[in-house]
Amino acid sequence: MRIGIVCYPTYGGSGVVATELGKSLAAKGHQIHFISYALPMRLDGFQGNVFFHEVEMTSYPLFEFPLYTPALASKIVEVARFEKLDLVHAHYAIPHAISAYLAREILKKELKIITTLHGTDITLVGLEPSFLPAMKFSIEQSDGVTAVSRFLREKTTTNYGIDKEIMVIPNFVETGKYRRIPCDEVRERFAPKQEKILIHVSNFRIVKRVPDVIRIFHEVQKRIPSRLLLVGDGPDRSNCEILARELGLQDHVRFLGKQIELVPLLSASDLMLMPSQSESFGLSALEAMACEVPVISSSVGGLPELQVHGETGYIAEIGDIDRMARYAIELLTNDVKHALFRKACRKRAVDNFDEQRIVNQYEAYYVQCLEAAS
Ligand code: GMT
Repeated sequence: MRIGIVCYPTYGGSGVVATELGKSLAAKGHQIHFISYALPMRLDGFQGNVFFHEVEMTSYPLFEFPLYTPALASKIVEVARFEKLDLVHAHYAIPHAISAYLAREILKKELKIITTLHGTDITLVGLEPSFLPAMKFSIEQSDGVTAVSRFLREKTTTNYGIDKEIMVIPNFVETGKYRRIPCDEVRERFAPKQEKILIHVSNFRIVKRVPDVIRIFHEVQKRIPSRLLLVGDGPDRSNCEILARELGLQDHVRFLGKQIELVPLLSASDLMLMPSQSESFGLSALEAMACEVPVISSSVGGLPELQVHGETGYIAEIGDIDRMARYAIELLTNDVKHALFRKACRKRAVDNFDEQRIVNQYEAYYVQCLEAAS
C-alpha cells in the first residue's frame, strides 16, 4: 500500500507511535510518506520505502496566526496526487483529521482517511468550544477511526456523541530493541553507591503531575538510598527544578532533558513513576515494562488496561502520593517480589503489545477500510 502518515514531529507519544508504525510498515514493503512541519523525532537514519514531505508555511502580515490546517491539506493533496496514496493516516485528530478531510474533498474523495485518537486530542483540547464541532465532524467523516485504549473509545463516544464504530488498537513497543541491556556504566554514573534508581519520562505537561513524582521520591528517599532520573522537558520543568531544591533533593534528582536513547536509562532503573492526571494509554510505561521496569501509576484512563495491579506494578488514585510512595518502598525493599514484577512486566509487553502484533492489526484495519470503501 501507499500510505501517507500525518503526525506531530515532536517529543510525544502520538508522534512516536506514528513514526514507529510507519517504519515498521515500510520494512514490510509498504511505501510510507510522512507529512509534517518538521522531521519526526524518531525518523532518524535512512530507511528504504520511507519518505518525508515538509509542510511549508508562509507568513503574510494579514495572518496573525500561522495557517497550518490549509497548508497541511494542500500538502496532503500534493503528496496524494504525485505518490498515488491509497490512504492517509492522521495521528492526533487536531488539526490533522480536519486537514485530511479537506484534502479528500479537494481530491473528490479519491483518498481514504484513517484517524487515530491518541489522548488529549479527545480528553482535553478537542473539548474546547472553539474546536469541538470541527473535531467531531472530522472524526465522523473519517473512513476509519482507531483509539489507543478502550477508555479513549468510551470517552470519544460519550463526550462527543459519536456513534461511529471505533477500533481499539493499543500502543506498541519494539520488544527486540526495548529490552534490558547491561547497564553497569549508567548505574555507576547516576548511583555510584548502588542506590536504587527511580525514573520518570514525559513531556512535563501539567497533566503528567511531575511535582507528584518528586514528592513521591521525597518519601522514598527518606527510607531507601535512591536517585531519581527525570527524562524529558516541557512547561512544568522549571517548577519541578524549584520544588526539588525546596525539598533539598537537588543532589538526588537529575533532570536529563530530552533523550532519544531510552533503553540504557530504563535498563539502569528499578522503578518508573507515572502519576498522571490523564493518560489514554501510557506509552512510556510500556517502554519501561519492556525493559523490566515495574511501574507505579495513577489509576486514570488507559493505564489499568496496560498495567496489572500487583503484578507489573501498582495503581493508586490520582494525587495519592503517600500510597504511591508506600508501594514504591514495598517493591524496592523486597528483592524477590521486585524480580517477579520485573519478569511479569517483560512478559506482558511481549505477549500483548509487541510491535509486530499491533502493526499487523493496523495493516488489517487499513485493508478492511479500503475494501469497505470500494
Ligand atoms: O496527549 C498528550 O499529552 C500527547 C499525546 C502525544 O501526542 O504525545 O500523548 C497521548 O498519546 C500517547 C500515544 O498514543 C499515549 O500513550 C499517551 O497516554 C497520551 N497522553 C495522554 O493521554 C495524556
